[in-house]
Amino acid sequence: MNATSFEKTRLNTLQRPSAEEIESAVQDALSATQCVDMHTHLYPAAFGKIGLWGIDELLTYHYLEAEFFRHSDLTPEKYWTLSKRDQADAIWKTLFVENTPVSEATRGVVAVLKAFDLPTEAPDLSEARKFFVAQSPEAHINNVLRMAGVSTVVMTNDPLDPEEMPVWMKGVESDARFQPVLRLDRILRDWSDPWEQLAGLGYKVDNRASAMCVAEIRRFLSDWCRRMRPIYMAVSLPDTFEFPADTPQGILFREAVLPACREFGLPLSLMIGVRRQVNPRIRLAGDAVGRADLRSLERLCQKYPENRFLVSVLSRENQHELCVYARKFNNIMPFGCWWFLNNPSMVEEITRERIEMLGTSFIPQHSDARVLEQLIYKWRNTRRTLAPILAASYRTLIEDGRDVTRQEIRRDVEKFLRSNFERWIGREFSAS
Ligand code: RAT
Ligand code: ZN
Repeated sequence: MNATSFEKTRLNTLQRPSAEEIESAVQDALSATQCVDMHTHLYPAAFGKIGLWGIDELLTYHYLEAEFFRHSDLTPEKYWTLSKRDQADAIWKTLFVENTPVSEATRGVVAVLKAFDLPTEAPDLSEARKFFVAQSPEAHINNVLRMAGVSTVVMTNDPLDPEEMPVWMKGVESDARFQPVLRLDRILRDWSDPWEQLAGLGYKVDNRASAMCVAEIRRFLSDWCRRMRPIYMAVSLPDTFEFPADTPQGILFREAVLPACREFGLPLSLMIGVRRQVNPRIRLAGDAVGRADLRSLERLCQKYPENRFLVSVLSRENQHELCVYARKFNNIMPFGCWWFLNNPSMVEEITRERIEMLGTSFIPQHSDARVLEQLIYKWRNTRRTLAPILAASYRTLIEDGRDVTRQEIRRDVEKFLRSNFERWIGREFSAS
């Protein structure tokens, strides 16, 4: 063998990991790739107190509140009278001291504490509080993004939220790491509520979705697209979502939202399957899940091939159908394992199924983080769950007769963690 062909063979072996080396090659790619987190409820420091961070917020996350009420005798009514600090103390004592924190959401808090070298078995939160109080929001955000391996987080921005609207109206300075999304839940879900608010803002709307009202909602959406520069529009929908529907919401969806998305070249994110407030006593923790009839999605994609949809379904039973629809309509981009599905067992099942049916053409996960530091554990968990799934796919491929190179692994991981989303919205974000 001459020197050049020897070098080629050596390079080839280096580039094509053996079946045994695959998992570590996948892990390397996952840890080297900065994520674009395409759906969160996080905000930059300039948004002030609507951006949640710190130990008391981590502990009063509604995923933990739901678990707290299972273990505690405290009634929700009594719990809501407590200060945030007292609520956090009660949750710490109940879920972390008196019980072993083995659930996904409780383990998450443990992982965050550990990441900051804080005690994970302390009887109280004093040391953790001391640490978080000492952080400056700006530096802390930089630190958390770095620790989480996330370059860009996509926000959820509701222009009708009384706390958020003034932030936008006063012209908040944009931060490229936090990308805006125009959230339409108030308009599309609870139409009885916002029409008076919109009328108060000078839009000539009514509660019947008349032609004038449709035009005015389009004006509202245009105004907010110009003000906010969102990268997509989004709505969460119940399991009973129907398309087409001749309700005021159905008319606004069809005649105002879909055309506005087309006009501004924005995808629409549909998060389908939430049953809001089945137990209002526990507030944000009181939402549940229901299986949706995805024929509505079928009709939507058939009728509007020029609209692009990011789609996440909350019910486990809808996952397979979503994959099938994504094979029929290339204007669907399935994304994430949302909310009650964001547990390793569910993520594993759903991701394997998606790879088998869609190859690399989907977005495996978003964090849905509500509290900044959750990025650390949610993305760590996602990387940990994805590694063996991807490795198993490559090993099967090798067994079937096709090697994969490290470059290909890096390309696939890059697609999953950032570029499938970037391509869908037609924007590239800086990864540094
Ligand atoms: O996962 C969650 O935190 C839910 O409460 C919802 O916010 C959901 O993600 C949504 O965006 O509607
Ligand atoms: Zn969300």
